[in-house]
Amino acid sequence: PRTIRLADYRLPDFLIDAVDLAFDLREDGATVTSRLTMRRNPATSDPAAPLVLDGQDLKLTGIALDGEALGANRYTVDAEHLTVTDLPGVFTLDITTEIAPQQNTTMQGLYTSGGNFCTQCEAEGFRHITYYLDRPDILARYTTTIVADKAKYPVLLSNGNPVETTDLGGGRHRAKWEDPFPKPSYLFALVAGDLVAVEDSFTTRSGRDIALKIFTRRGDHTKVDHAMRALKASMAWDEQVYGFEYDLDLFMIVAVSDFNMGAMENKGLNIFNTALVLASRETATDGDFQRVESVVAHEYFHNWTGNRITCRDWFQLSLKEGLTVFRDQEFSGDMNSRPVQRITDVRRLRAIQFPEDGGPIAHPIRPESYIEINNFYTPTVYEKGAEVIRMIHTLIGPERYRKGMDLYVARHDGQAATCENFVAAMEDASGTDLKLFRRWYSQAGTPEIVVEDSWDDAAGRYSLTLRQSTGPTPGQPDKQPLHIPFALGLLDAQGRDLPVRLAGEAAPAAGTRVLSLTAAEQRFDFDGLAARPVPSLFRGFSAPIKLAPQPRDRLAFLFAHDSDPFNRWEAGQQLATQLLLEGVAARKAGQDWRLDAEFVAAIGRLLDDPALDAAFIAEATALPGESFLADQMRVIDVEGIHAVREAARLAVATALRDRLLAVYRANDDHGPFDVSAAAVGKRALKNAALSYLGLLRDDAEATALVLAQARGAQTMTDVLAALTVLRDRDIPERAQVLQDFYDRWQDEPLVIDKWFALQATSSLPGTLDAIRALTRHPAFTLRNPNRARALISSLAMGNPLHFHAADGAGYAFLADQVLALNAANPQLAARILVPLGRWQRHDPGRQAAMQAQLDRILAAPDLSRDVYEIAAKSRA
Ligand code: HT7
Ligand code: ZN
Repeated sequence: PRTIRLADYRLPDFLIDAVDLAFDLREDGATVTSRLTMRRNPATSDPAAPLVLDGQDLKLTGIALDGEALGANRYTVDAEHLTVTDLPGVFTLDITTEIAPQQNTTMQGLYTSGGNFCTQCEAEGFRHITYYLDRPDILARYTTTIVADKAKYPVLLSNGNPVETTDLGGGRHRAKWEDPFPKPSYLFALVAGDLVAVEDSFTTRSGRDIALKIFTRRGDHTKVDHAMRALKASMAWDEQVYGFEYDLDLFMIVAVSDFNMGAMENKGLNIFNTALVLASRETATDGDFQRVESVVAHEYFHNWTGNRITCRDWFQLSLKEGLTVFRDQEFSGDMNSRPVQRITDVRRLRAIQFPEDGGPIAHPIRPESYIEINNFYTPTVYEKGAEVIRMIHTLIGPERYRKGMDLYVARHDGQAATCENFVAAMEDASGTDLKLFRRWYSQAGTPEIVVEDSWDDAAGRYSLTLRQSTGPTPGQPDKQPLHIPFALGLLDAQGRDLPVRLAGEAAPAAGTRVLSLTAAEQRFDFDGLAARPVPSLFRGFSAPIKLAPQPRDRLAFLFAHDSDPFNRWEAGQQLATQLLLEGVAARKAGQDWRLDAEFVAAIGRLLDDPALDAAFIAEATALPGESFLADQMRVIDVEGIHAVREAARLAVATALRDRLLAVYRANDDHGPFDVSAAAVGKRALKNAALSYLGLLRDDAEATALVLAQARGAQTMTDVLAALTVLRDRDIPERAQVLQDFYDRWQDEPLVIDKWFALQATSSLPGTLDAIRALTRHPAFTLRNPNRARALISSLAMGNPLHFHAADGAGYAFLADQVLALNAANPQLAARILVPLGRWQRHDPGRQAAMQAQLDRILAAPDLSRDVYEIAAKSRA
């Protein structure tokens, strides 16, 4: 397969000013007629170039130039293009194609879901609808006419504003839509179906009324209140924080149950995976509610960062995605507990991006090449991309960041821009030199930082020496130093913040100070100190780095005292990591090991600290996860990590049993349901206590509590927390409780996804056999991405113990599923395959077993580009 390179970017030879699309939707297919109003690009280097349009899986049935049918000698068609020669400077091209949405299982282009028509055009889906210059730097005005059966498809939607609906007689009707904003083809959308709308409105700061509509299948409309609230909150937040006002008169969201990703920001017509728009107390957890809120915000925020200013090419994807993730994270921080939001975001980065950055598919946030662009919607482009924007925000401060955004919009509104354009705007508006900072865009890998300190008592001077290095990644053996924001606090012996005064400066106020680390090694001297301070390093996770282990007494002190909540949590996690890894080493050496009693006592003190937020306590008292621990080991000890972590959890539960029970009761709120930060925090803390108590196998009271909550709780958060305990308990009640849950929720697909995921993440022996059996369950299908992910990715990403079973059975199972999906849904197949590529830090037996499955995949006939790229890079 061909590799596409950033270095090969060329301006388009032609421009498209207007696109008039007409869709005739039928049960046996669809006819698409497209009129393209085009001209040669005055900036092209080849004024005689032929027109090469992209198109795949299309049947061309008509082509006319300026109204005249085109002779066969003027054009050629191959599997991926329609080429037209001898074109004038300005012209219209009429193209008719036949497509088969009902047969389209790839979920790219026009396809059907639950009997309704919908589209997914990012990144290159539009070429599956009609021949087009399917690249993001071609911006055109669209009109869309849809004709369909009126009874089957009463709702006909596209981008922009509705201009006309007509009953055509004979049971058919027509709707016409017009989008006044020029847009790239990846933002095109069409929906036709039997849907119901929940309607609301939003008045913008300039006084315009915007109609808001959320469309779902009948019955699901009762679950969109939260999404609608989130939408209105996002609209208000974007006006207040960024000055961005919505531009059309109508904003629509459509929920579809077959969708490869979370949601899509099509202009004026967002299309959402049902999992990210529907939420009710009975069917969704608090985590689901928060994800709905953040994804609704994310897609809405794209209207400015992505749609009004789009990407010049797909290598610039992080321009819209990293920036928009940063924006949605900040929005969620304002809507919920800010420290817990940061903890959640960093956990996610470490869980999914750090392993990617240290593995075979590591790439910079602006990649330099790809085979299949769908493979580059990655945690690096999204989550690390957001950290890069956050670092700019941290370095220049919120006011100058806002000036930078204003300048970026003033310069590039209505254009297809680059990451370089964004950084230049930030640099120009802030007056800060970001030359070195730009390396974050081109260099892959997670920097590692070692810090040494020293104290000069006579001079009252404290010094920190920082060393940064980034390991080799594929194609980048040698790394350069990065510009790293270093947020620092210095604490006195009582845990109070001291002024962070660089030698020679006047005293600043006490608190966090942001310094710049720009060299491979750099020393910072701090004056005006009466005694050696305790440093709180990289507060708020001011950069996506790995910090070398710090002394335990320092971590214990920060865990008890740091005024920066993120670093307080972090100190506990780092301390626990050191202790648990010591346990893993001891187990391997056949030695006894017990969790440090002082650490258990520190958790006990946190549990009922009235000064702390409940949600924060829940986070701070949880031990680091198995995957995080694995990521800290040179050679991963799969069983050792699981055994030691479970032993440590049991030690906490045993020692703190009565306090945990008291915390459980104090936070067991039976008042009216809401998803305020306070209510969510109480449920999180109650269920954190339950997850410890549930480990006490011989404790009848604890077990009864778990069973009662599993059977009788009123919220999905509570039910699932109890089921998660039972998932790992081999007790007679387990099977019945799971069956009852299935019976109750069998008509709610999103809840049944949870049922599959729950069983796929069990630590009990025989889990892989249970998963194999579940693939034969009548409710299981690989064709629905949510269902496939619920069973398969939950095993591969959420159950290290069984996925990495020493006999390699987990790997073989995953490879089977990848091959089964390869043809039908290559994008999904490639995504679920990724964990098989993480063999580098496993023992030789597991390495060989993982490689054997990659070889098996690579040897399969008719491998899709998507699967080939991930498998080949993973095997290299
Ligand atoms: N911008 C959207 C990306 C997306 C996507 C990409 C490839 C194939 C299917 C897809 N569905 C959505 C989502 C977002 O980041 O907002
Ligand atoms: Zn996005």
